[in-house]
Amino acid sequence: AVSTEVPKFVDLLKDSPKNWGKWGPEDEVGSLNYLTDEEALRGVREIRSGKSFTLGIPIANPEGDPIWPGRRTAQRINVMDRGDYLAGNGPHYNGDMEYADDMIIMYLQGSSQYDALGHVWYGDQIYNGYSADTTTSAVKKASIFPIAEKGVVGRGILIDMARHRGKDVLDRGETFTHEDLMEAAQAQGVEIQKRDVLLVRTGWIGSYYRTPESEFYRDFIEPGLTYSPELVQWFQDMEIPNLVTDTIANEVTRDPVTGVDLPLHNALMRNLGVAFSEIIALDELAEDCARDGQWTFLYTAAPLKIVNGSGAPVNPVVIK
Ligand code: UVW
Repeated sequence: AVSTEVPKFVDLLKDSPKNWGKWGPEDEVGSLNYLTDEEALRGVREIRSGKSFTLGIPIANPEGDPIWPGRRTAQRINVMDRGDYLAGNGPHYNGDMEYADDMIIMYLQGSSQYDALGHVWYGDQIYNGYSADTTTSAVKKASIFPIAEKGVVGRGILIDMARHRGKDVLDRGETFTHEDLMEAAQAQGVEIQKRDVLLVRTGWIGSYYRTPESEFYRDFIEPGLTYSPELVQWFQDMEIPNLVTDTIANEVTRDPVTGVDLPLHNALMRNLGVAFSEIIALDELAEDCARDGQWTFLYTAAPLKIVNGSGAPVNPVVIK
């Protein structure tokens, strides 16, 4: 039943597991600690053909970029081009080389991205128990920088929930659980293993490019995983280092049972330290996996090393 009173996270997640302190009082990369050298080799062992895929979406696409409502899409600004030289303003270098320059203004969460573990919080603490005050003016603890320094390398597995449900794209607000993921995996003939980088396709980001924006953003609610204590415990038991989806926020926007918004950001990212990668392009990879039946691969990702960033753009590379 839908409760009428929406709980606060301090109450809802009171008994939810936490990995704070598990990797020491100074840890800032959380469950990515599970990705040891051995895990990288486990990913490498999945390489069969050498075929590679990049999973970043286009940035500053003149047609538009999918983005969390309230944020603005990336703006690419021309700083210097051929016109400057024709007007006699271009800088001169011996040999007469000319060049173009441009810059970009974007939200760090405004494209394919990794969230810093300090990106969200409730109460007055972020991941690992750091004070939420450390996010003032800049994310000074659990920023994206240590994650970017570490990089992400492991065995990736793609679960295609949309295909499993016989759809191109899941419906607005359509939910699924960890049990659904395991069922879909079984149907795909694969098993989600401990410490896998978990990629989940809903078809949602792909649908952005085929849907008028007024429709895509209408009553904005994405499809995705739903919160339950059992799901949180499953992530904990499976030691999932990284959740990667083709949605803007990796989970159903409003939990249909409790009414809270984005509970997995808190239960998984803040409390367990699970890395979140969002707005990831999975359609082409999924097509290929469905064709050859290989749903596991080497997953690699290096978000940009933005000092004190709350997140960073990324273009993950998968090798099958
Ligand atoms: C919000 O911060 C609201 O979402 P995300 O982590 O998906 O960017």
